Amino acid sequence: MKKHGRVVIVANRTPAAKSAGGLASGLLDALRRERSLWFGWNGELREDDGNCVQLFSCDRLTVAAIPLSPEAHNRYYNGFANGVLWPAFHHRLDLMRFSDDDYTGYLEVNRHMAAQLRPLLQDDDLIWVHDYHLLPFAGMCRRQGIRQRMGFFLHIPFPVPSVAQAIPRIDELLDEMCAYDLLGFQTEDDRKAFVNLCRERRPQIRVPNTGGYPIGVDPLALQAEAEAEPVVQLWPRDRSIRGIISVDRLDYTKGLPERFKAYALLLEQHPELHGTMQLVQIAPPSRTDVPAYVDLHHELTGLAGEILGKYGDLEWQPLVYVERQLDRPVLMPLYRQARVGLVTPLRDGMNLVAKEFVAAQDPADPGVLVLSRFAGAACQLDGALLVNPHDPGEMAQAMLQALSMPHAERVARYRRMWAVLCASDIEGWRVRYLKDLEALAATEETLAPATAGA
Ligand code: ADQ
Repeated sequence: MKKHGRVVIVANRTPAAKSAGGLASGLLDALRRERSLWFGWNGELREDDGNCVQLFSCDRLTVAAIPLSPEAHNRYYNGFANGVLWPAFHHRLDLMRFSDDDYTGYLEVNRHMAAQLRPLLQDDDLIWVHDYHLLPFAGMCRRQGIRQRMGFFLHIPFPVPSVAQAIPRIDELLDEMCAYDLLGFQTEDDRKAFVNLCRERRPQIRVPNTGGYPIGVDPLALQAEAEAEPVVQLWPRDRSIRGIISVDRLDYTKGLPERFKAYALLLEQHPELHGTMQLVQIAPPSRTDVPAYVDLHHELTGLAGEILGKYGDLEWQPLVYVERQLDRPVLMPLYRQARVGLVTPLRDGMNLVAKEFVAAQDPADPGVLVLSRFAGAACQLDGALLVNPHDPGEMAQAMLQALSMPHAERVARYRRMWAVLCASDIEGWRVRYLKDLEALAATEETLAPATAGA
């Protein structure tokens, strides 16, 4: 099999020099070791967004970053990507706000990015494009003569056909997606939903290769971070107050109001727990230009105030609500201090917080993960207590069970999940995806010599 040249990552954002977060940190370590390129928006909004690619290197990785104009960014990112695709792909059609101008802006930015990438490419590059911002990127590239092998990975769920059909222009988007050589999804359900939609809507189109590639974490590195001396000791070491921790971006898909309501129910039904536990919710605001996020913020601060007003007193606060972004070295030891990790999105591609919580636990005295059955992670983490986030009674019951779970059961559940984290880590995810993309390139080259080159 012919070895590929560089891996070229294309994503909405380029990594900053100091970067945290699942995708960026996991991929970056590997990319720095081999000749690679990362192309995307640099986070700058500039009127003269014309032809201006900024290049910088970090070990063997070159980052190529472009600015966008405020208007282009608003239509592409806030308008279509986060005003239509994000809600619809998470089954929230009620929050979808479509406009033709936003859709045109979305296509235009994809076309512009393809044009900016084109002169940077080499014949034997393998191109790996990420996420819903770039569904039509392959179509744009092909029309501009880019022939390199190109794969795509969707980090968020793919909607079931009955929901997907409500997305304006979905047929056009499917056609564009089918210009990729390999389409990767977080779960088998997502993959099937895509294939079924194509069969229903576009029977005449050739569907490319597809696969389920559940994204992972680096469990050993996270475990080491969690073992470090904590920056903050949140709860007494004697566990006289048992900690429940939740960490999310403030997003309506993460089920935060539902979680607060379930916690309020637990407090109401079990007064004997008052003074013995505390929920810490860390949720920095995101996408504050999109109205649904502003509404969510108001709803959540209202619910937090109600809980604190009703149950808090001078000695005990049942809930701590933090809107600040915390770095991973701060978060990991906090996960280890918690008795319960509460990860209850309404719908989530994978949810790396769930995996990070498990990785951070002390193997000799692990905490319990309460996980939504609608997170992609639920397909893998069978040691978690799985819940329906729409059912406050079931969630309250699971919290109670987690808080009082015997040591032997906690250890057994943790061991099963730790084995999954190790067998399906971030490095394995990267290698498996690229191997499949490369194998495809090799197969097709033997069938018909590629006209590689831009
Ligand atoms: P997100 O929706 O951002 O990602 P998630 O997977 O939970 O969701 O988090 C991604 C990363 O951000 C994790 O490393 C996590 O620790 C970090 N993070 C989240 N909230 C944080 C906070 N409050 N403070 C600090 N760090 C925080 C999308 C999809 C997910 C999918 C990922 C990766 O929506 O379903 O798991 O991409 O593919």
